[in-house]
Amino acid sequence: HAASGAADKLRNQICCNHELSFLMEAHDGLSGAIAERAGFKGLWASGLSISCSLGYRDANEASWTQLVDVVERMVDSTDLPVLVDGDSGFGNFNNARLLARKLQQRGAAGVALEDKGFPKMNSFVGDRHPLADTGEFSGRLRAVKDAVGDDLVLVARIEALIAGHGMDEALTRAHAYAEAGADAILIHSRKSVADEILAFAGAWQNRLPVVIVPTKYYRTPVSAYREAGISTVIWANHSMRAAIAGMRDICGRIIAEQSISGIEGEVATLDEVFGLLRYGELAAAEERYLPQH
Ligand code: SPV
Ligand code: MG
Repeated sequence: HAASGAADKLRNQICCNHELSFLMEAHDGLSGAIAERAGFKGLWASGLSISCSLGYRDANEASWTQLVDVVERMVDSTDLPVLVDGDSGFGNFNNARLLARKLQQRGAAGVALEDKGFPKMNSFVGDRHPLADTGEFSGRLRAVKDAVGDDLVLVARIEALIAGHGMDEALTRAHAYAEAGADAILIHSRKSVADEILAFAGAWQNRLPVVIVPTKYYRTPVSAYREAGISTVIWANHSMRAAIAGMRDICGRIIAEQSISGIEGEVATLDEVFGLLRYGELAAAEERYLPQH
């Protein structure tokens, strides 16, 4: 059915093909549709970006039901597989498997769970990132696998480098999470260079595919990731940040100029809006289904 079809598509990108894959951040149906039009083959439902678009902080202020609702809009407005940022699973093993089941029911392709507690805090904010116990987090992963099986790709995210615990701890956790049934490892770093990510990849030897989020080490060319055998790069928040820059500039212009005449050429046309949301399909359906006079 549709849901496991999505998981198969994502698994093919992350786990099976030997090309470097890219997932583009989306935070609603519109940003998902724009990423699809640009040519991306998969979406990252970013916790940071979804929180931000709802006016929340990325500290589990948005509820899991709000997350699931946003994901549903992304699934409905594109044909792309969606890897959902499930944060730390909104609690213990039971909350994590409930979230996974609901995401699968709404058509998500995968979920990434990070080895922190609830509430989590965004990895780039502050220095308090207490890690979950390795055994307890492995139980969260096993519970998710038992609940959804292969109908959802399970990405285990390691925060050991973010929390300053070093490479040995990161590798120990990677082995434990592979043992617990994860399909891929997301290794995260907040350094401005990719050295610890590349060191991890070198030591890990692709026991499971490696997913990375180069938000802070953005200068590294993707050729370095290809050479390191990394599976997937997530461009994690750039549509959201582009939206902030665009909205900030346009609001500034309109309030200063008390006019929209100068900015008409700088915003998306209404035709583009209608095209993105397939108003043409609705017009054609009206022909078919409404009584014709
Ligand atoms: C997100 O996009 O919400 C992520 C990536 O989890 S990060 O913000 O780098 O933690
Ligand atoms: Mg996140």
